[in-house]
Amino acid sequence: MNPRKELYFGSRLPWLFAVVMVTTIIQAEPARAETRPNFIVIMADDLGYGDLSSFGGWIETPHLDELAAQGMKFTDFHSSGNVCSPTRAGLMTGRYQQRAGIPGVVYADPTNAVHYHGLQTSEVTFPELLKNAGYATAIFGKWHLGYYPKYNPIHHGFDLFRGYVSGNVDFFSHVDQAGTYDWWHQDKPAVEEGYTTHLITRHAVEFIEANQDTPFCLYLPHEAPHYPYQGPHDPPLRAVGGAFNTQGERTDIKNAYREMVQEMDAGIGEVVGTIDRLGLAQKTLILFFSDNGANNRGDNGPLRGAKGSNWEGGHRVPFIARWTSNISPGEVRDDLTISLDVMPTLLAAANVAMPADRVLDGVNLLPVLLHDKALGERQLVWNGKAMRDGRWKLIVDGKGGEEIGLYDLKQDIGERNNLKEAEPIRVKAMLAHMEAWKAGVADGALVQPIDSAKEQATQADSSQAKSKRAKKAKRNE
Ligand SMILES: [Ca+2]
Repeated sequence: MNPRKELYFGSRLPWLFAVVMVTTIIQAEPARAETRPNFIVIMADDLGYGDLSSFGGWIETPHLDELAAQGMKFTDFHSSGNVCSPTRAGLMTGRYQQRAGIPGVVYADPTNAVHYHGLQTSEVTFPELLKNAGYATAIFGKWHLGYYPKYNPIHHGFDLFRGYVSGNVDFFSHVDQAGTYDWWHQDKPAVEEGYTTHLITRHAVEFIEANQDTPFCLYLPHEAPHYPYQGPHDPPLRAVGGAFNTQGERTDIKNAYREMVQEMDAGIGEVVGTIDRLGLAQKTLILFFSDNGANNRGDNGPLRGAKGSNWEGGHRVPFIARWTSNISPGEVRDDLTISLDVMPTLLAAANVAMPADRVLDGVNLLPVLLHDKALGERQLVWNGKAMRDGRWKLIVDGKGGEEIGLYDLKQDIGERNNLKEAEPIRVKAMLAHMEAWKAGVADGALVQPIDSAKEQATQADSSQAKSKRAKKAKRNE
């Protein structure tokens, strides 16, 4: 056993004793920064359940494999959304994203009213709470929670931001799919040469080196493997205001996708290597997951459906957690977990109180991560259209399925054998739970404000044109 193990929450001690010990240490010496762990939250974009070699997938990702071997792997972890912006809103706030008024994608197209939406400062985020508690905080990569400077990550608890605010940019020219230049340093546009994945890694390494003596929280939302499908040796494709194929020019997209994932994997290896080289492994909790399932360019393994759907392929994603002093290496867990759990977990590990004035939908995963306890049965809902109750999955209007589907995921992870006829009481109870959930998240949900004249004009636009555009944008984004 590592001699420093007990320093950090003592996973081999009885849980109650550990809590008393940690509470005592923190109460006696509140200013001792070194007792608080660092956090690195790494999120891939559109990576599927069947993409990584550590999850039996088709792409060799040795660094993520090593991270999983040194930490814990979850096979029943989910993003709270099945597309980009909603999952990010839920991740930041620890609450279903519907409560923050971000149930869908924040579109790049300025003729779409939703383009003007964003994460409002009335929301409470984990970087904000950690920053208030003395943590150094940074985000390098994709924000996608509002296009305008008022929504910038620096207004949500991040000391530093380098990256882009839209759903995707050219990996080299950093132009978004609406033809707008989209690379930022804090809340100002900034020119930076380089492949997005490399820039994220470079800034992450510099940040860790600069903050190795203070507790830090580093959020790395990667662009890979979201389109445009560009490997590290490809040319830039998009120019400001220009016409281009949003997907890129590669005809061997599978190969490009693989290159993108492997380059991200190498970058993650560099970041984790920096942690290890600086002797920070034992005091750093590293999390890795994806913001939604893969589209048909990637692989969702045995799961039905893909990005954008409420089938498992839309939201069941890989999840890895490493904290060498506390998490037993090589463990695989099947607890039902979700990206909403990240915030309560980090706050608990940092001994920072949850916001008292609002409901948090996630739960603290430390009992599982540190003490191998089972989370137990829980209910989770996706978009008011799909629900889990332990092993059971209910889905309403699933694309290509029946109006109501009920699946036993323990027996049928591919959601093929509809058991609704055999389980009418369960179906009824789950439908009722989902209705109650809809009412619950609607109650007090933020209504996105309309601030500008352009926004007002867009809002007043005909609903027919809007729905046509929304369809197009959904397809593209
Ligand atoms: Ca995504």
